[in-house]
Amino acid sequence: MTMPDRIRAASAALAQPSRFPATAMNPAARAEHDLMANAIRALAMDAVEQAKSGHPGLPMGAADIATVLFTRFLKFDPTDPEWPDRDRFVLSAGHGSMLAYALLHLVGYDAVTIEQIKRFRQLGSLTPGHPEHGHTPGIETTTGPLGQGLANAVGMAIAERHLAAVFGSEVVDHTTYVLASDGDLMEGISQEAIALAGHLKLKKLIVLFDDNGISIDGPLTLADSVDQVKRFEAAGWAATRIDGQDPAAIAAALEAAKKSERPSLIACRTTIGYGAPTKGGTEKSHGSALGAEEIAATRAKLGWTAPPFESPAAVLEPWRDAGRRGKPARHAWEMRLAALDPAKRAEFERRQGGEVGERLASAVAEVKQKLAAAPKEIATRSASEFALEALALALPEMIGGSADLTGSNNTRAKSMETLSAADYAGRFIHYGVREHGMAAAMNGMALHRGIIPYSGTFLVFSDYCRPAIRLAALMRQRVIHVMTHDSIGLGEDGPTHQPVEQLAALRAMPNLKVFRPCDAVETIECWQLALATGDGPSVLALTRQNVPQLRLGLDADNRCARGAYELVAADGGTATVSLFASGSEVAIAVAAYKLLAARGVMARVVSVPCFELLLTAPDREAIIGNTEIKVAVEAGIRQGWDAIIGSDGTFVGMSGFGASAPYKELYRHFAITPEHVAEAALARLQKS
Ligand SMILES: Cc1ncc(C[n+]2csc(CCOP(=O)(O)OP(=O)(O)O)c2C)c(N)n1
Repeated sequence: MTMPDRIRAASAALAQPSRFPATAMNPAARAEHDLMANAIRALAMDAVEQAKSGHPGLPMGAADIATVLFTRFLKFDPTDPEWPDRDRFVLSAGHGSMLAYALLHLVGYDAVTIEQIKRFRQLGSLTPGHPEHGHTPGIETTTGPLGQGLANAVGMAIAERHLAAVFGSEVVDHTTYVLASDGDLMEGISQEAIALAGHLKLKKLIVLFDDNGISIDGPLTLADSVDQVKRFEAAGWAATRIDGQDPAAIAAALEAAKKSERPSLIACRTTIGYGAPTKGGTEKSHGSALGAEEIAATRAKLGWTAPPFESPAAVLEPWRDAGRRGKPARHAWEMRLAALDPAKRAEFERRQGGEVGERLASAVAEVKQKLAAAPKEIATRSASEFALEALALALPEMIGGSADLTGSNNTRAKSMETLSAADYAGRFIHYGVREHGMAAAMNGMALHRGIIPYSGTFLVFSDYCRPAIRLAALMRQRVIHVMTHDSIGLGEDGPTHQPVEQLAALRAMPNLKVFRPCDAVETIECWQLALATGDGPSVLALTRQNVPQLRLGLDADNRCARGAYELVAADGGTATVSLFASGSEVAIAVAAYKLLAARGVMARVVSVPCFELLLTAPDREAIIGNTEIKVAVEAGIRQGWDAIIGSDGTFVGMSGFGASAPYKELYRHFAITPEHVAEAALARLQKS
């Protein structure tokens, strides 16, 4: 296809009637708007050109949308990027990062200087290739993997509705805006996200779709013919289509969206690389520098005469004014917060700060006392439920949920009502069968602040959540995934449902803590550690099958805190064998210890609930010990265990997929038994 054909094909696909037809605007206002939007376009072109890498097309095409949003709608104050009641702006199409950086610079975020824009995509700059939360002030979430930002925004909008219901609209009343691209909407996660948002009637969520009909391979018609307006409408959204280069139409659509009782989609028809005479409207402007010649021609076409990286005062001033717009609203909000009942205000501030301290400690102590008084032989998923009953009462910021496995994951505490469109004050979310959307929405809730999200699914489906967990880890957000049915121990459901490589895969992820407690006491300890980890996500891998309580008596210390500990010491001498295990296999190791003792072999058992904590513990070598023979037992693959047992250690576990059978039979079939563990140790002893 020739280039104009492509543009025609893309436009034809977009040709649908709009409720907001092109509108006449006062010529002076229009000229000012154009100048301001062109400032974004110029910065995007110049920064990408300087870096010789980046994506100019989206910022240039979406500049009109962003200008209207930031100058007339978005509630924010660059002098306080963390203001809790600010509107959230999520650039879901993270490749268009220069749009965000240009905006932050123009509205006056101090840190985002023109020098930083000049250092776009360079080491240590505040303007990395894709927007990174926690790195650049004003960036609400890390985006780049398409679809994630949109799903994060759903979580932010849930958080807003919930906190508004709990604390009142005087202190919580903001809108979450998203700029999403074709790629965002093609990703499967977007379906999960929009379905959930529509179901929950998140009316303060507004998605601006940069409907440019172009992706990397060329016109969207190559790969997609979805009518996004109809799709969103089918999911319960208010959806409309506008000319995304017309500021009056953009403003009118935003006004209408703000009044909607449903979440809103505004499909904004734009031209990618708007203004670039030969590359605009084509994939050539998507992801590479335009080149000096095209940039010169674009400047001429847009009437932009300023040198590279310069925004003349005539354009910078109105932008800085736009940045100052929000300050009175923030001051008024501070007054309203100050006028709140002191206890309510203190609680609001505690939740915003993410402080769990004393409340967590006393809930944990209470659970431990109960377990010491009446030990429980239960599945760790049930132990988790037992722990949650106390934790949920102590920490009202915990919002639970499950991807349609509530009864199996045991994630609902009795005190939790369902969070629904009818009752946003509820604390339990039925996410539906949407693991990926759930995990990404949880990230949004954590990013919003004021909430500690946790949820449930089967461990094997961690793969369905993985891209979102990875972003939680990258952003260091406190989200907690309860993942039950953590091994062949789930039994009859068979190999499709039996995780084998998931523990190793999750342990490979930086900043993520994977906990696999062995009994009810370790379960509450692992919950404590997950909740106290303010700077990263956690996975709790829990059993379906019952396990004995191995930790008896009252132990005030959190023994899981260093990742592993000697659960059973060698009886009256020096151990020659160390048996390491996690979760349900710890009881197997303890039984093997007894078999070895009967054969006169002195062993010790080390419970390993968390690799990440062990491998970073200063005394890890002492915990691991230096017995000649080291054996690890886990009903998963070996990968990762060599860091503990050495490459010459013995591993008893899985080396392939599981099978469908009652679980006790499976443990025998795969030789994960006390007898086999003892034999493996004895065989090594004979060799040595
Ligand atoms: C999950 C994921 N897959 C692939 C990519 C690589 N990628 C970046 S942008 C893009 C598509 C570009 O099309 P569109 O979303 O319409 O953006 P535009 O061309 O309008 O800038 C792709 C495939 C990605 N960032 N994330």
